[in-house]
Amino acid sequence: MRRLSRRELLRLSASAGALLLGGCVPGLTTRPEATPAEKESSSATPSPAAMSAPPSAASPTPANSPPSASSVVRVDDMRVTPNDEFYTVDIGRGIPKIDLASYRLKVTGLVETELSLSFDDLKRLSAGTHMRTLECISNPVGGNLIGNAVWEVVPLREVLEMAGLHPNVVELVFRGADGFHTSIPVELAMDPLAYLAIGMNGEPVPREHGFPVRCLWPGRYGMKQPKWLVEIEAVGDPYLGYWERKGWSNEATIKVNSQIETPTNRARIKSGTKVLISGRAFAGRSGVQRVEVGIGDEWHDAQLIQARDYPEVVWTLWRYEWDTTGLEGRFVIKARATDGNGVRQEGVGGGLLDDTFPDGTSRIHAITVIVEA
Ligand SMILES: Nc1nc2c(c(=O)[nH]1)N[C@H]1C(S)=C(S)[C@@H](COP(=O)(O)O)O[C@H]1N2
Ligand SMILES: [Mo]
Repeated sequence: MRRLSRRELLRLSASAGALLLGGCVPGLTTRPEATPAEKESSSATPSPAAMSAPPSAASPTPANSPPSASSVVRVDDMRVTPNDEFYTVDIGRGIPKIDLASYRLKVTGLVETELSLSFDDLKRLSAGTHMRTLECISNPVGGNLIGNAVWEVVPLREVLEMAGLHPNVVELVFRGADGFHTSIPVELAMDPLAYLAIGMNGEPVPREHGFPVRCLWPGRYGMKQPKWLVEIEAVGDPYLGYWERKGWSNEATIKVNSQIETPTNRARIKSGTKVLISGRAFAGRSGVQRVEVGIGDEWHDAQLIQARDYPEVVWTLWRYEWDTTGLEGRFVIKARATDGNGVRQEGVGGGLLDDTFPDGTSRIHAITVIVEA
């Protein structure tokens, strides 16, 4: 993964600042995630757990898919982002201090029975752990505002069924202890993959990620998934949340996107070596079905590494081995993903906030490498 350089970060925050004056960009408090490439000295040999799957584990290409489609390996040990490397974005009102003993989640509005649930009440509804990737709508092309974790979850539907929704409910409003608020349609709230998270990577949800309870919805960007959740209100009319009122997308459906992690931008490669071009891709509810790596003018199918369970809500890792025998010079490398509906990334990154406002970006990440004798 390309770590944003200091200059790029400054540029990013300068443009974010400009938009902030207009009041329309989520506060960026990014802590770039250390990537395999950065942890290891060589840029061409990453070894995340998932990528060590032997080629023989590759499942055969399904008979009905086009011959050029990416091959897929399904794994249980998909790469997870450690809690202290997981990006954070919030509206900058500080991290609420919540005392677990007095914490209550209120369920109000158009319900048969209003609820006031303690953390223990929620814990009793635990459905175990599930993997889920979270990405910010303002993640720039090639950016780091994306992470994958194993969460302990409570299906939201169970809580809503306990309260009993009136038939005229159209949306659910969610409020965080920091004053943040947003809404989702009732159909998404009843989705079996809509969760309240009560644990993250084997620990309580860390304070900066929403202790003690945060939301996780499938297929939507982070701005729809409140941290420090204290209230759920069932409403009979459409509702606009904090960022939505400033012009950000109300649907906030994740657009197909991908990032090149190795090699790093401007890497120097010795001609004749095999270079691992790798990265990750993510999309909305339909998942990622294909990733192509562009070298110069040619596109090559990458191999996909996907979670065995619900791969569409977990990032896809991808890889392609590039043989540089006989090559020398400057090469532009790109990656473009296609989602489960056949929507493919197009256009190369650029523009204000890399085109993320108002509904996220699908532009292609490109890097340059130098192959030398
Ligand atoms: N209460 C609250 N929840 C919030 C936010 C916030 O500012 N306050 N930011 C949202 C945004 S824009 C994103 S991308 C995710 C980030 O979650 P993380 O900080 O755990 O990565 O939280 C979402 N939930
Ligand atoms: Mo976000």
